[in-house]
Amino acid sequence: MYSATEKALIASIWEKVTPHTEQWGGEALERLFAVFPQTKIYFKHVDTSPGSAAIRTHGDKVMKAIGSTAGDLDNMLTTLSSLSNLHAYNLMVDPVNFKLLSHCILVVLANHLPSEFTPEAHLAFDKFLASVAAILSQKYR
Ligand code: ZNH
Repeated sequence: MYSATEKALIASIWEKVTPHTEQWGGEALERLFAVFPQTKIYFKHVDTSPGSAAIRTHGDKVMKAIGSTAGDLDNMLTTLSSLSNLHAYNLMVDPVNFKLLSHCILVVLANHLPSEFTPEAHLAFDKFLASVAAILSQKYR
């Protein structure tokens, strides 16, 4: 459950992300593959070298999926249900990887939004990304 303050923080951070989903999503994935290279095993068919166009395209999709639920936190389960199926039944991504990606996204946000990404916003966004991850990995169990 989210307080009104948390909802407002998440929505206002997301508003700042919207024009940059491809760039920032690409940066988050670039960090993921550089800092946690074991995550690259899921992307054998994708060019994961730094600066690759495929990383930006995929980063854009991931960020837009996060954005699809950022403004409507009470309906996250419904909004993310088909992605949850995809990750559970087709991709079978080990759930630990969601935490690694969330970490990289938080670093990218902190980097681009030094004044807006306060400790309170960080806390709210961390909680939000943890719920996205929980939903995308819940069908494994
Ligand atoms: Zn994921 C895919 C989202 C995490 C791996 N994804 C995907 C997509 C999306 C997403 C939107 C697309 C789909 C379609 O196309 O239909 N993810 C997401 C999100 C998250 C994630 C939101 C969190 C936050 N993933 C993840 C992780 C991993 C992954 C962690 C590992 C490491 N994904 C993946 C893969 C894929 C995907 C492998 C497929 C790709 C291709 O292209 O093939």
